[in-house]
Parts: sequence; C-alpha cells; structure tokens
Amino acid sequence: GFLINVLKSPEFVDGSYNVNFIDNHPELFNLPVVQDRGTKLLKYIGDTTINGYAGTGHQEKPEFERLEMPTAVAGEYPAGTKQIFDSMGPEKFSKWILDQKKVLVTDTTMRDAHQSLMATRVRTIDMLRVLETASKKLPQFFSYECWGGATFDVAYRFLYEDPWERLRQMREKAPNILLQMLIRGANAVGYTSYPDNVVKNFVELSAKNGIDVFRIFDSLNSLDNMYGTIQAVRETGKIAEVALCYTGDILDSSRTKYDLAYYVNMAKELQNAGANIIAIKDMAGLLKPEAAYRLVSALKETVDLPIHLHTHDGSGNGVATLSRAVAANVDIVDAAYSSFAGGTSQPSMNTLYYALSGTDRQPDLDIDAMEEMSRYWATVRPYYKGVDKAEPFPNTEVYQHEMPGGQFSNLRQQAKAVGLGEKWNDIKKMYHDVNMMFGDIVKVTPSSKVVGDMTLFMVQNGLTEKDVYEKGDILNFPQSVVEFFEGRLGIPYQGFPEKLQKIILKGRKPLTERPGKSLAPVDFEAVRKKLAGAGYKHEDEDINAYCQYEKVFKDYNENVKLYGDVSVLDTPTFFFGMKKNEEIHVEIEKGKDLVITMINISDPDESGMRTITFMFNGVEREIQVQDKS
Ligand code: 3PY
Ligand code: ZN
Repeated sequence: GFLINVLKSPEFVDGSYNVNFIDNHPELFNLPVVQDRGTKLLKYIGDTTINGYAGTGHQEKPEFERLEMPTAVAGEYPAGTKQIFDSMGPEKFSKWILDQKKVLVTDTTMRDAHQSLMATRVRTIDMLRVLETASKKLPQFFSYECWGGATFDVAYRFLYEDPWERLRQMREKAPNILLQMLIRGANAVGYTSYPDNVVKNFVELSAKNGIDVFRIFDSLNSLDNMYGTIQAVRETGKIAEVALCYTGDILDSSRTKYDLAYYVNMAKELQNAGANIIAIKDMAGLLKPEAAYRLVSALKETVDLPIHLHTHDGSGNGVATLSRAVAANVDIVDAAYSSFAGGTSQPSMNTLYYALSGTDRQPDLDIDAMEEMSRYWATVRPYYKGVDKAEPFPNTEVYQHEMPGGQFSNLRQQAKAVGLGEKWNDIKKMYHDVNMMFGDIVKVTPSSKVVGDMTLFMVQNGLTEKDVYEKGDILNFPQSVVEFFEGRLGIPYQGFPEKLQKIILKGRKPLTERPGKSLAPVDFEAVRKKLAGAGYKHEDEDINAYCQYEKVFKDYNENVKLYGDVSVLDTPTFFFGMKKNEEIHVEIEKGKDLVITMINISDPDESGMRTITFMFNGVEREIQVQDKS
C-alpha cells in the first residue's frame, strides 16, 4: 500500500521529492489507515455475526422499524444555559436560576433514564444522531444529565467505547446547553474510595472535556466524603450541585432517623461547604408527593440556593411528586422523554408539561419537539430489548423494599443468575430487613450494592437475622459487606450497629476516618509509562480511567487493538453483526463513509474456521472467523 503509493507519486518519479513530501501528502497515509480500520471493523462484524455480541452466541439480526428522525433545523444554535452560565460564573448563575419563574427541566434521557431501564447500554451514536436537533429545538433545557454514574464503566466494559470521547462529542453537538454529570463523591464513577488526587484529577478532566454541572453525592450522605470533590469542582469554576440522598419517609412519624430536620440540617451544611445548587436525590423514588411539597418548602426557607429535584417513577407517583415540588417552588426537576421515562426511570417530561397546564410554572419547552424526540427514542429502544427489563406497570412495593431505580432490575438479574429467580419476593423482603439490620442506611451506589450482596447471601444460604447473630463467627460474609463494616465507604449517619459490626469484622478494627485519607496518591506519570509500554492509550484521561477501572480499561484497550473503534457502527450491527446481502454505511470520521455489504459466509472448515466475504467500498475482502458454537 503505502510504499507503492509513494513510489508511484509523480513528484517521487520526477525527482522533486523532498523531506516535506509526506507532510504535504497526508492522503497517502489515509488509504492504509482507512483500510486498517476497515479490516478491524470487518473482523468485529464477522465475529459478532458468527459468535454473537461479546461471544454470547449467534443471534439472528431482528428487523427493526426505521428510526423516526426529528426534522433537522438549519442555522445557528440558539443561546441557552451554557452561554448564560459562561457569562456569569457559578454564584451569579445560581441567582439567575432563583429568578426564573417557570420550572427548569433537566433531561436525563442520555444517562439515568437508560441506566435505570436498560442497564446503561445506550450507545453514543444513538445519542449524537439527534443531539444537535434537540438542542436547537429545545434550547430552554436547564441541562442534559448525560455522563457519569454507571455510564463511564459500562461504556468501556460493554460498549467498547471511550466515555471521554462520548463527552467531547456531546459537547460539540450541544454547545448551548449545560452538560451535567453524576459523581459519587470520593468514589468518583466507581464503587470504592479512590485516592484524593485521583478524584481531583477526574473532576479537572471532566470539566476540561465538557462537564459544567457536577451532581456530587455520597452513598451514606457523608459530607466528609464529598468535601474534597466539592472543593475540586469549585476550583474549576464549574457548578457544584451537591446532593442530599433521600431515604425513609418524612411523612411516617415512626421513621425518626431521617426526618425533615435531618434534611434541613444537611442542606445547611452543604451550603456552608460551597454548594451552588442543592439536589434532592431521590434515587429510589420514595419521595411521596406531599413529602416533596414539605421538603422543598423547608429547604427553600433554609438555604438561598436553587433546589434541583431528582426522582424515579417506580411507584407511578413521579409526576405527582414533581408537580407538588413545583407548587413548592422547586427550581429545577429531572425528567426524561416519555419513551424513556416511567418505571425505574425518571418521570416523563411530556407528561409533566401537561400536568402543569394552566399553572404559571409550566416549563418553557416546545411540546411538539418533545413529542418528536420521544418518537425517535421509541424507535431506538427496541435495539436494547435484550437488556430492557422495565416492568410495564407501576410498582408501589418500592415504598417497602426501597431499592434504587438502577438496582431493582440488576438485582433481579443477579438473583436469576445465581438460581434465586423463584425467590424474588423473599429477596425484596430481605433487602428491607438487611437495611434495618444495618441500622437503616442510605442506599445508593455503592452502599445499595452492599445491602444487595448481603441480601443474596442470606437468601441463598437460608439465613435469618437471628442466624447471623448466633452463627456469625462461622459465616463467610461477602467481601463488600466486610469492607462496608470496616468503614471503607465511610461512616453512616449515627454510626454502625456495633453488635453486627463486631460479628462481621471478627476482631478486625474499623477505620476511624474517611477512607480517602489513608490512600496514598497515585503517581500518574508512572501509570502513563506502564500504559504506553503496553501499547494502550495513555492520555491524562486514560490514566485516570485506569486508576478507577484497571481491568476494565485494559480489556477495553485489548478490544481496540483487535477491532479498532467500534462506536461508529450502528447499534443493530454492533449487537447482531450482519445478514447475508445486507448493506450498511459507516461514517468512520466526519465525511469519510464506508459502504459494507456482506456477500457470503462459508461453512466452517475442519478447524471451525469460516470465511466471510464482504464488499468493502466496492472491493472484495475476506475475513476468517473462528466459529465457537
Ligand atoms: C449512580 O451512582 O450511578 C446512580 O445513579 C445512583 O443513583
Ligand atoms: Zn437516579
């Protein structure tokens, strides 16, 4: 390829070749690069066609409905919250929010909605395809909640995508709307505490790559665990939206641990710690409508910061809850396009719009545009059917078991995987009991996982609470439970139940300070050398990802070595490969299109190898694939 192109070049032939020759002729590199990327993609398509997505076995590619695209809008982007914020900075902007009469809306479709409904699997390409149009038609959104939480891990682990690249591309397509992420305080976007310098560096890089609003929470509502993250965000000049996680029920006078006073007091502390916005993070959807009214009213009286309400719709009460919060003058609410809303996801923004008809706080959003977007997402959703475990009806049991939206379907799958599918009712009940054994804790990633692990452990082994107290010394508790009682996620409000802690720790001493304090800083340059040595990506962003997810990051890079950047494939092809005689178009870069047709799949030879023949931009190409079936 390349050498022959050079040798045949007229300048080379006529002797005018000089040292700048290659700089002046980047196209000579393009061809081999495109071919190399193409070969890798064909390899991915071939492997997926024969062996299924992630080697899960061949699946016939379903016929999907044509995507219902919103009509595009030409011209400039209208100015939005991004421009207002950039011109004001966080303090003034926070005042600006308080001055808005109409309730502001954050669209969670690209993060929490699919995290809660579809195991976080929605791919970048399905978001980017409509992001420009949405941002031009609905420039009044407060923000897109579109990054962080589980999306970081899942992008690398299951989608073989670089989450940083996703963020940069979203920034490009939505230059007028604030981009918001969810960050788990000292746990960043992972499941455990990381060294302080890793968290600070992560915040800086997130800001640099496009995040404006950081929703910071701690899984035990520990300010001690959030403080460093709040300071790191404030130093970047971005918006620190600090969350109080809502649990229990302020309307139930028998649940005294988390009463209204608890939340009011916490909000004051968050304001003093430097919050620009206070979020009520109702991750399980436990905040009943009247509770929302009382809580928002109390917080509005206590702090002079905007209040942003996040809830989940499992019970079916979500829109009622948002409406009552709006009546109490909540400033911002989270919602999703209707086809990605409801159930374990956020309430529907379309529904909220109509629920507020006739009030002066109805959001200033174009309902026709919201309907168009909902139709688009309705045609995308079937792509993810394999992981779409949403219950098609409201389920008020959430008020009893208190599982967060994202955990509900996950735990159910986990239970099935260990043969406890039949015991789902026992598991929900046990989850409640374990929470009470643990002293009634806040349950959200990662503390919710600890409660889930203990629940499965007890159900699987037929253990009662009494058994744990009586036979605890001979029980092998799950690792996450032991670490929790060691204080590795921090210390819960009002401390650990001491008797249970002693049983679980079996003589080990718990931490007495926040976990991050005892973790040595990471030497980023040493990591860079290691990654470069392995032929992995090693920009600052990659290094940070490695610090949080060492194995996931390595596996991702191995995948890139084999298959290149598979994020460019359409989603049906990504999950199912191709059918014989099917033609697909792949934009591998702006303006660079590949046309791929699958011509033939041979029978396997004696060693199980199949030959797949493609037309690749008009040229026949063959790929060998090992049939693992
Ligand atoms: C996350 O941490 O990913 C969550 O969505 C918690 O609610
Ligand atoms: Zn949530």
